[in-house]
Amino acid sequence: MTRQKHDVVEDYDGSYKFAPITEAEVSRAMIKRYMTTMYERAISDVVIVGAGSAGLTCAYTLASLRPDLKITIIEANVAPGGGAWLGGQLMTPMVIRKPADRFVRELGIEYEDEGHFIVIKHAALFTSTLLSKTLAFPNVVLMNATAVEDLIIHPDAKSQNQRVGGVVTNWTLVALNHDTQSCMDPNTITAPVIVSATGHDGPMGAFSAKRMVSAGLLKELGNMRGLDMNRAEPAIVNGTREVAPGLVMTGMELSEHDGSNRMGPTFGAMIGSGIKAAHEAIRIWDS
Ligand code: AHZ
Repeated sequence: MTRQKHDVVEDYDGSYKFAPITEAEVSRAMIKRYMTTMYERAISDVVIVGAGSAGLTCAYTLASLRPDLKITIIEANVAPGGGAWLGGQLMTPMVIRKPADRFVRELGIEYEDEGHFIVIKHAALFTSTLLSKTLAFPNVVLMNATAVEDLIIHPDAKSQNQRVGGVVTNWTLVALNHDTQSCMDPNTITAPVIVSATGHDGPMGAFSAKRMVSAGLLKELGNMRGLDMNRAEPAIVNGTREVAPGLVMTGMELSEHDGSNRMGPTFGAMIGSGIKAAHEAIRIWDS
């Protein structure tokens, strides 16, 4: 590998020097940008809840089709990517069934073709590429370490039917401590379209599906069924839709909403569902 001019070996002979900085400059550099982002994104065009494979695919597709939309991703974890840092169990290769390989080619990721499916050598190659390409879009903002802890639901101006019109957020460490601390009020982000991609049930998962039940927007949870790759993947992609006015659901959260099967370690459905969710978001935005 050829060395770049700015990385010359001579710098490392003990004379390496940094440009000067003050601690306050560092704080202000972060605060100014982050708080300006919070201020601007308090009104977003589309909020995507959850930066797993489905949420990130949705964000990438939406950003590439609609550079005019302010897309805000809220991720509870410090590390975005959800379960897509590994293929399955603790093994690294990632299996993707065709025709979702089209998206992998669009991202420019190398893979091995196994006929009906492809294999990427490491799931982290897929997730890091998708994440970096998504974040490179100027209209995409990611707020991680931030949990969505409620939905904004109000009557639609025209129909008076209940409509999801935003999310209620808090730092994840605060959201996890509501039982141990006195009331720590959250913040809000309004948007005409919310895409929920919070995965199947877990400490935080299936968030919107569960909230829909307690808010009276859904009678009961379907609850995710047992593993069946052949039934699960088409059910998730074809079932990706606006599940309540203003709320699109994608990825494995849908299995809890609809009572469909899980597919285990095959990721084609997360890609297909994320792409479909982006188109649903555009349809709602344009209507
Ligand atoms: O941290 C969660 C994860 O990164 C995030 N999340 C969950 N609740 C949240 C909340 N606020 C903000 N209240 C929240 N973020 O959502 C992300 C979900 O990613 P995931 O990878 O768990 O879900 P996915 O639907 O994108 O991908 C599922 C992948 C699976 S699971 C599965 C099986 O079990 O059979 N098979 C596949 C392919």
